[in-house]
Amino acid sequence: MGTSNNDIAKLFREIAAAYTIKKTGNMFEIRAYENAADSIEHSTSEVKDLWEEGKLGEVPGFGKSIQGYLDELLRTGKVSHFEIVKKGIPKTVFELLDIPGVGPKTAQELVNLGIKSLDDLKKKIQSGDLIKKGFSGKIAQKILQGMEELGGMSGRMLLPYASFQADKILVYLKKSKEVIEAHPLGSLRRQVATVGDLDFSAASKHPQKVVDYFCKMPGVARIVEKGGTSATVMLQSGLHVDILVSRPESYGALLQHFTGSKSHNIHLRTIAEKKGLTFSEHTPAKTEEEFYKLLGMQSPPPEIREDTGEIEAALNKKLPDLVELKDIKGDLHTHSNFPFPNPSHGPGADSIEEMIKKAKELGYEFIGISDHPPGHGIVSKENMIKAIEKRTKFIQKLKKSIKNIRVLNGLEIDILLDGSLSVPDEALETLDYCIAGIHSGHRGSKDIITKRLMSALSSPLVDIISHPTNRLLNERDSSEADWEEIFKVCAASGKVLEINGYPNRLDLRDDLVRRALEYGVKFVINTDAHALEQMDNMKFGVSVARRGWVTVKDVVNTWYWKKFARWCNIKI
Ligand code: DGT
Ligand code: CA
Ligand code: CA
Repeated sequence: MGTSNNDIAKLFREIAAAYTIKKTGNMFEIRAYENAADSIEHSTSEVKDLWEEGKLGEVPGFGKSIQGYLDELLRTGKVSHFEIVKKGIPKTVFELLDIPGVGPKTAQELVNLGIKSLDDLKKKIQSGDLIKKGFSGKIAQKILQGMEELGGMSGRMLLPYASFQADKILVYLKKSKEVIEAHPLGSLRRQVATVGDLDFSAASKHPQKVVDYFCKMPGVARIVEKGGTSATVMLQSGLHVDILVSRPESYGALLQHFTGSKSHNIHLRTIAEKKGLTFSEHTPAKTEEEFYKLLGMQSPPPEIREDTGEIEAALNKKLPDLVELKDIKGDLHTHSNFPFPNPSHGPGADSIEEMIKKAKELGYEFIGISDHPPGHGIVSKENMIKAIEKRTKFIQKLKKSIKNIRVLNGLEIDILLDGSLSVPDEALETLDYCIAGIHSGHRGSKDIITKRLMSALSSPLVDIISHPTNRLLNERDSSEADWEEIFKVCAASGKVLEINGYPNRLDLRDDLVRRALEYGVKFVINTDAHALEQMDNMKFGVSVARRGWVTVKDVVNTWYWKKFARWCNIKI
């Protein structure tokens, strides 16, 4: 079987279902599998990578026995205990579990009634055959809706898309005079790279009125659930949106509860129990700070509420002071429409002058223009050097007329398949800085990718490695590499890893950022903008950095100019 996070999470859900159907497992065991599946679905690392690095124990929700089964699965491709648990249950039962709203018992009942597949189920509901056999008409209707949703699902949303949708909903909520405060919560507030559904909270003296107002929002296709203080709706886009409403006296508790993560909340509950306290989203606490204070702790920034040490840090009053968007003093990865002959990759849409103007509007102290150079192997070495010289002259001339911002002359060059650089040193020496990145052969072996990155890092002319893992969210997994070795070299040489804020990259990933930090690696947060408006994506890069526990001192483009220039070897 496959070993992607999705495959493994699905397998765990099947085991929990098998125990339920056979009535052989106890509640505790069943929950353990469901929690493990939850944890995998929300993980930003691949379980397989963690296993290879001996770090399964660090995943919240993975007890000793789960770790043992994963080890067997990843070594041998199967788990013999799971085969025994699943024995005797028809395959169709597990297929039916994919339908939202169908649990193990219903799936088994459907199979007992002769259902052979998802298609067969749809036909037999529509023809009325199933109901004739005594199946509930009401449940059959719900299943049909569930099947429609299943067809419309396309994975998790990218963070910027989720933020954009949430902003619109927030504007709507705040228009109601019944709403005192409203916030987007859940994975969006934690700024996870991908978001499953949207969660909102609202404070109101009349929760029912707010719930009614929420359900009447434009774009609602269906009300999935509605009560006195909460509701779930599905929008025409297929997006699910939850809301919880509380009275202002307990709004802090609601914010805390609905922000999650689930593992953070579970751990928090054990701390409360040890102190003899019980709490819920109804605990009287007007603000989150007040809520955490009840437990004798600081309020951790939402981005790090993943139960990876933030609770201990908050209890010891040692939370890190995370980097913020306002700390960023410049963007070093931007692409202009400068007309290089045969550029190695697509150029940007706007001129260098326009990019500089936009950087000023963003309040930056410096802006680096890092176009893709002419294509290696397409343009001769001589012409490559000439073309880069021409651009350098152009930028130097331009600088004379530019005030109030420093313009840096850079390039984003390729790390070729053999690890060499796509631009000769003679040309690189004329630049203010150089970014190197892998733009081909991403699927190379761990060994090859590591060697390519190490080779680029060994050049004294390379300052930054762009989008180090080369993942594309919902499209391409991270390349594998010996990150520990790379982190060591970066820390020793002062070369920095980029945290790329491009919406489907968000690369270096948050979990690797955190690990790199342990080695003393420094970062640069960039947008990789290919158009003016993409320069606004800096905030998503900052979110990744925050999720990786990064502080101002770790980010070169927050440093004051002298320190930055010294790092970058720019003469001032
Ligand atoms: P998502 O939507 O998959 O990107 O991830 P979240 O973290 O937004 O998860 P969601 O929407 O299921 O739930 C929102 C928050 O509610 C979650 O982060 C923690 C909180 N919560 C508290 N207790 C529970 C629980 O028993 N189950 C779930 N699912 N959430 C809980
Ligand atoms: Ca959510
Ligand atoms: Ca939710």
